[in-house]
Amino acid sequence: MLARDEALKVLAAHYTDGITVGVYQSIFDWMQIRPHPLNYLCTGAMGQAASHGLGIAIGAPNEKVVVLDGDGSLLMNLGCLFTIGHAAPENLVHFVIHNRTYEVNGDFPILGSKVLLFEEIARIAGYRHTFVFSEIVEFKLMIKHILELAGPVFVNLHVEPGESYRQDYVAIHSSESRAIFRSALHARLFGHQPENEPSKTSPDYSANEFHQ
Ligand SMILES: Cc1ncc(C[n+]2csc(CCOP(=O)(O)OP(=O)(O)O)c2C)c(N)n1
Repeated sequence: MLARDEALKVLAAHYTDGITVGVYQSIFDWMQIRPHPLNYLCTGAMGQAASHGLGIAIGAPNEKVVVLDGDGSLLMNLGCLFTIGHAAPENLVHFVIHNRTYEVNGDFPILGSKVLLFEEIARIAGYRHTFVFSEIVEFKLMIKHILELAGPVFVNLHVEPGESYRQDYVAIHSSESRAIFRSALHARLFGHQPENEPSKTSPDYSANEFHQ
């Protein structure tokens, strides 16, 4: 079985410095497993992670973009799979963290999620490579190869909840987090900080209230 945080730790070990676009519990875990200014926090935009990831992948074609989607979120915007299949960005790797629940809302079950073959829809939509994992050993064996493939790549991770990571809604909704990402992306693409953007490279997560 795959515990979500174990799977994300495996990904983080191989994907140390690239752009990540994520939603909900996965991005909450990821922010703590791999804190990085190039983490794009788009929680709140349910269903939009892959679309935002596509925009970034097109705008930054020489950078890898990893999307950490939720199954509930992706289900709201299945059409994005066809847009991505058509646009075919080689630098996009789209993970769906398939936990069969709307976890951040209190573990409500997602109807039909058990039978959902996201990877099949992605394949039909035109993703170049698709994978599905439910065992950590197999995921560990394949992750390096997956990150080296020309995309778009789709990876369905069947997970169980792992450790309880804090749900830092203040950080993910803050304008500061967005400014930090913009600034880091600008620096990555152009080799220098933009003017009129904060020079901080990591958010201050100290004084947090948690809300949705
Ligand atoms: C369009 C829209 N509908 C409903 C919500 C409320 N909402 C916030 S998170 C969430 C569940 C997200 O589920 P999933 O994408 O599976 O991620 P998980 O919580 O399991 O990490 C819902 C329903 C929302 N933010 N946007």
